[in-house]
Formats: sequence, C-alpha cells, structure tokens
Amino acid sequence: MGEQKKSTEKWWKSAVIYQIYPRSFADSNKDGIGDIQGIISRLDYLAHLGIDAIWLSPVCRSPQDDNGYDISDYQDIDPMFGNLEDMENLIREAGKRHIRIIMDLVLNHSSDEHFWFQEAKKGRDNPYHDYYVWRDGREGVLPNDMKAAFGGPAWQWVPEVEQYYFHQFSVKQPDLNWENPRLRQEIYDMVNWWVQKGVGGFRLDVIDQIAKEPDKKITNNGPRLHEFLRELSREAFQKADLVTVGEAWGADTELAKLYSNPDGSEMSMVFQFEHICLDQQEGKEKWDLSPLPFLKLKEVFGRWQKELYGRGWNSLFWNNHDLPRIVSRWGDDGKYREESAKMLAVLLHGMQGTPYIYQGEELGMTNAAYGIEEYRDIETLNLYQERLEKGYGKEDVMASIHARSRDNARTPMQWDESQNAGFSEGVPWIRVNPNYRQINAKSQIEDENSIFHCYKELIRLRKEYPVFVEGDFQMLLPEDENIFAYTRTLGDAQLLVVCNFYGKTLDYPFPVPKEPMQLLLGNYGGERDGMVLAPYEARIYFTPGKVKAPA
Ligand code: TEU
Ligand code: CA
Repeated sequence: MGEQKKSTEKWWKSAVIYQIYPRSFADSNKDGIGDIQGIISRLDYLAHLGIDAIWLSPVCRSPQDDNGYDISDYQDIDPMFGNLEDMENLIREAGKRHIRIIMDLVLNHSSDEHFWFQEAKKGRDNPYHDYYVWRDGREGVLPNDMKAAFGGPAWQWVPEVEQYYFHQFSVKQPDLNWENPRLRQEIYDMVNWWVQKGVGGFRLDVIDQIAKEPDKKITNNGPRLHEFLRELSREAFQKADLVTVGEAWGADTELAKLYSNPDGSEMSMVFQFEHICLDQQEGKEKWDLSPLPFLKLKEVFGRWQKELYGRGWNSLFWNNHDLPRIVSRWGDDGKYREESAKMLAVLLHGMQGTPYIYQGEELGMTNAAYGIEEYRDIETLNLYQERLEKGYGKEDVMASIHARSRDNARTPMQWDESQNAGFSEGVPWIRVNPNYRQINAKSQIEDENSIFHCYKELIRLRKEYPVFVEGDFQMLLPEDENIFAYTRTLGDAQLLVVCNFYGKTLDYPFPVPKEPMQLLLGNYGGERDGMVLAPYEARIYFTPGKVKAPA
C-alpha cells in the first residue's frame, strides 16, 4: 500500500484492547450471570473483530459487593464465573487466536472477607493487622471527615480492636497499607503467580490511590506512589513481556509521563479521564450534568497527544464499565445512532495511543433508562438514597441516573434477537436493554455497513498503516465549533481525520486535495463531496504526500 511497514518494539503500541465485563458478557450455565465458559464460547467473535487483547474485569473470588472489585482471594476464581481450570482454558483458547488476557488487579483495597482482613481485625498485634490502614479513636468520633467514593464516611469502627479502618470505596473494601513491606511482597508473589499462568498483562485499578496518607487527607498521588510503582514493576512486571495499564483519575500529563515512562520503569500506559470529566458542573459530582464544552474537548485531546508524543503512552477510550454509553452521551442514540457511533470511533481510533473497546461499544449499544428497582450498582443505589435524603426531587435524581449510572454500561451484551439478546437462557442479573432486537451483534456481522464493521476496519487500518501508531499529531481548526479534525504524520505518510461532531450539515471549511489522497474510511460510503459534511460525517484520508493545513 505504498507506505513502508515499520515495526514497533512494543506489541501493545499497535494493539487494540477489548474490555469484557464478565458478568454481563455471556452466560453458559443459565444462572443469569456471565461466566468464563461464556467468554470462551465467544472468542471467535472477538477474533473476527480483530482485537489483540482482552481486559477482563475482575473474576477473582469476591463477595461481589462492588461486582468483583472487592477481592477476597487473589489466587482463585469466583465460583460464579468458573474455576481456575476455566481460567487456564480461557488463556489457552484466547492464545490460539492470538489474543492475550489482561487481568484486572485491584491492589488499593481488598474485600473485608479476605483472609488478611479477617486476621487483621482480630487484634492490634495480629501479623496482618498492619496490612490495612487503622487509626485510633473513640466510637462515634471519626479520625477526620474524609468521605468514601460510594457515600458515607471513609472510616469504619471495629470494636474488637477499638480502631477505625480506612476505606476509599465501600465499607466492604478496606484500603491496603502499602507502607507495609510484607504486604507488598505478597502482592508481587501473587502477580508473578498470574504471570506464570500465562496472562498477558494487568490493568491496575485506581493505582494512583495506593500511596494514601489519610492524616494529610492525601488519597491520590501520595508521596511514595512512584517508589511503590517502580518496585512493583521491578519485582513483577519487568520479568515478562506484559502490557500494564494504570487507571489514574488524578493524572495530568506530567504524572502520565512518569507512569508510562518509555524506559518501562513503571507501567506501559496510563488510563486517564480528563476528557471524560468535561461534562459535569465545575467542582461538583458526575451526577451534576452539564453540556460538553466541545472546544475544551479538542484542547484536552490535543494537549495529551502533544505532551505524550515520544515521552509516554496513553489509552484511547470513550467507555468502560463505570461510564455511560458514548453514543448516548456525546453522540445521538436516536436518528443518527449509526452515524454518530461511527464518527466517535473514527475520531478516537485515528489518534495516538492504545484504543480500548468496551463490550457492545462496537455495536453502538445505548444507555438504559430503567426505574430505580432495575438498578444493581452500589454507587447508583447509594446515590439515590443520599440525594432523596438531601431533598432532591425524584425526577431529578432519576435523570442523573439515566445519564450517568454505571449500570448503563453493565446491561447484558446484545448478541442476537433471541430471548435475553442471546446473553442467557436464565433470568439475567440485570435487565437486558429492550432495544436488543434492533441492536445486536448477529445483525451487524451480516451487514457490512454496520458499526461493527467500522470498528473492524479501524482495527485493521491500525495494523496496516504505521502512521496510526507512530504518526505525530496536529490539531486542525481548534476554534471550529463543530468539526474535530487533525492530521497524523510519519515521514511522508499522512492521515487526515475529519469529523462532524454534530447532527447538522456543514460547509467543509477547507478543500480536500484530490491526488494522491485517498479516502481510507468514511461513515457515508465511498464517493463524497469535498465541500460538505453530512450530519456526524467522519472521514479518514491517507496520502503518502503532504497535506496542506488550513491557514
Ligand atoms: O474505579 C475507580 C473510581 O474512582 C470509580 O469508582 C469512580 O469513582 C466511579 O466509577 C465514578 O462514578 C475503579 C473501578 O473501575 C470501579 O468499578 C470500582 O468500583 C472502583 O475502582 C473500586 O475498586
Ligand atoms: Ca453463569
């Protein structure tokens, strides 16, 4: 195809990662909950899509207070999902299809049902006591006023030891004390054990929150954070060819360069949320809705592209299991669902970084708008109670939940038009989105103009044209209120990505040079008018020669 293939030294730089939320992906034994055998039965679908790795949300043993982000045994599989043999099978079966398995490591906290915590609360002199973060106090007099992410105070009283333990998330997720070297060693041993089992890497849950100092009210980016990360990397990650991705809500570009230092001293890449947090009210919570400031979105993406070029590595994502569906959020899940879902895919996949596809995103799955009794997420349920008690109107609260609940991402995967969308022959743990007859994998695989095929093509292009992986980013038209456009340049090769972010027809403000530029991909088919952009239109042009940027 003209352009010289350039090999990249790290496999994960040209990879596309697919996130599976196991309980909502595929149920093999009719109990209504997705499981590992279910995933294995769908590996051919993922191979067909063309992805390189699966980020698997937690499958370890857990009381499921926070759907597995509360782990009670890091070296066993929750019976709800299967057993260790199933996991080994999954690793092997995925491997046959050149797909690696990325485990979700939850190292900031464990479950309160973990053996360590059960021991820790027996007495102050128990060897495990110091694995957690304790403060003295009297019952009813909290060490300070810090709050937990899922509501209520961050401190919980334990009468046996007459102390409070610290928890940044639910009461059933006590924070681990990384200051303790024995705890750190246990973690490294556990990580190495999974590496021995053949996993391809790790996603590190809230990794910027492990080095907490609650007396100074420090949760993320604590003073010892990078020291701990470098030790973890040295003692475990660097021993194999892994991809490691750190979830960091508190990262800016400077911190990101440390996390994803090209020398490999910490992690492969950062998973940060600056773009995701733009549509909430300043200084308020995600539930306090606000329109997306489009120019700001361009500024944020542009800054991350520039700052990390050659100095770090970013994740590219719109969705995960904590976020509402992007087509409902910044696209149009009505009239232009297909066009806008494809536009958002093109906009993201043209940039530098490792793209993540969250299950169902490749189908343009939408938010759900259920009554409160259909919601399952601890964060949503706590928020509902909390806001009603504070005097918010019920309609108001439900509007926030419909827009932002994590359960929007957790409704079952829509496979086909059969009962329960082909997810389960039992009663699904959470209601299936009723639009599954219109939106499902089966119909989109058969339709070559579907959203699924757009994602498949974007993955293929990334493999074929090194400019997607290595090209230098240049934002075009930063002040344009409707168009998101940029170039990527690698030597003489160049991509031009042009996206109409809204549902109106636009005069395209600069002409597309005809030769030798070719339209690689567009969401309105092949022949296009060089001067007009249709609603949510997106195009990727490729040329081995230079494109002139507009004046
Ligand atoms: O999420 C981190 C986190 O900060 C989110 O809980 C966030 O506060 C919330 O989703 C925004 O509304 C990670 C996991 O991705 C999440 O599923 C877990 O609940 C959380 O950590 C605790 O382990
Ligand atoms: Ca099951």
